[in-house]
Amino acid sequence: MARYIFHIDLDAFFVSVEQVLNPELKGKPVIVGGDPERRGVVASAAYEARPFGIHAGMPSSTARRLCPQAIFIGSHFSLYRDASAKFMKILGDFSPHIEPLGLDEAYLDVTGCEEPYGSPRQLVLAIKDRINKELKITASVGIATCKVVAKIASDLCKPDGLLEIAPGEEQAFLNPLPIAKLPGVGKKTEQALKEMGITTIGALAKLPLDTINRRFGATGTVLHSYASGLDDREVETPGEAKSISQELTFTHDTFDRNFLEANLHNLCQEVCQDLRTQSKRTKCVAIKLRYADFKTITRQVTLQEASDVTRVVFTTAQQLLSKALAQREEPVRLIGIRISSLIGEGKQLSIFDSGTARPEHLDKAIDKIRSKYGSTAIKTGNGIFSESNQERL
Ligand code: TTP
Ligand code: MG
Repeated sequence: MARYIFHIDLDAFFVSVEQVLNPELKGKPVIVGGDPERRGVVASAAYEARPFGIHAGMPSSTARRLCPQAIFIGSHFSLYRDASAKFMKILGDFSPHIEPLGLDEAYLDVTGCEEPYGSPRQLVLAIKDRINKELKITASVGIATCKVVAKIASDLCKPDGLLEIAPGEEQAFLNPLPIAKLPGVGKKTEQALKEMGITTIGALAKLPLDTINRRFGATGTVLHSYASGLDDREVETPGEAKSISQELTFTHDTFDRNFLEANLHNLCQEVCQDLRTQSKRTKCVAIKLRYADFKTITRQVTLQEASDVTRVVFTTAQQLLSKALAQREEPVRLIGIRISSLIGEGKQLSIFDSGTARPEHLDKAIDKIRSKYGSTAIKTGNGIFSESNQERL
């Protein structure tokens, strides 16, 4: 299944924060940055100042020359930090997979989180709405199957935009864009590419990989993939172990649902044991299926409450498996489980926990025996069908 990745960037961030505090500045060519008299530079320019050619990094004196009516304001970083914290908290309410990139931008992996909203687009509208209501600032959002395309999309739809690049449309979207739009292409690379006759992202994608490698080395390989809309980087939440996963390839492809479930249960038991050993809980459960024709899909869901209970993870994975099996009737050659968005230590018992206390005790007892005598020492009811026909990768 295609991933849904958002790149979200607040519009004219420093300026917008200043305008919220002083509404008289709204709709005016405001510039936040250094003093034009003291060799300062522009940090953020209101969209009203941009038609004059003003952009971040430009000397403030130049900006004043280009737009004499511009209103210059000094920076107030603590205000921006507060607004940034609120912004990130809003995003965190929509998906646990959040990777902040700076004060005013972040990637969000919402694969599996969009269902209650109907579509990724509706989810974006809900996020934009909250940002608007709580921060009174507009945001621009790119939706795509990978980070690089999402980032380019959000940049192109500013301000207050939403641009969705459908799965499969990445290359057609990228082809006509100027090469400078590709993240990683700075002034020097742009110039070098121009000297090679490459001015668009599409032209870079068409260039043989050898040619680009000879000129730019490993960076060339990355740029070539990005230009081709290929980017498998994950959205990485800082400070969290990324994920725990296990998978099995069968010696014979299988249709047998009981057999698949039994194996899935064993895999869940193993990843959850690892999870408990690390004193962590998971917020996200994903399964992977590879079919006989090698087509590989993943299905992912976010748990309402983080858990380290095998039964919770297995029940969730089992539901994902049922859905996937209903959608594609092909023999399966590999099954895998992945838990991510791991939350560390300090488990809080909720008042609803009495029902799950017993499974936790059961898990602990099983973990103890398995770590002492090996993983085949004890199997619960769900796992006993899956002895033969499996090969661990
Ligand atoms: P950006 O998101 O690059 O810029 P922006 O939010 O002002 O405008 P846009 O609508 O195009 O996103 O950067 C976020 C903030 O970081 C910006 O408001 C000020 C600060 N910044 C600097 O201080 N110096 C710089 O050179 C840049 C690019 C940004
Ligand atoms: Mg911004």
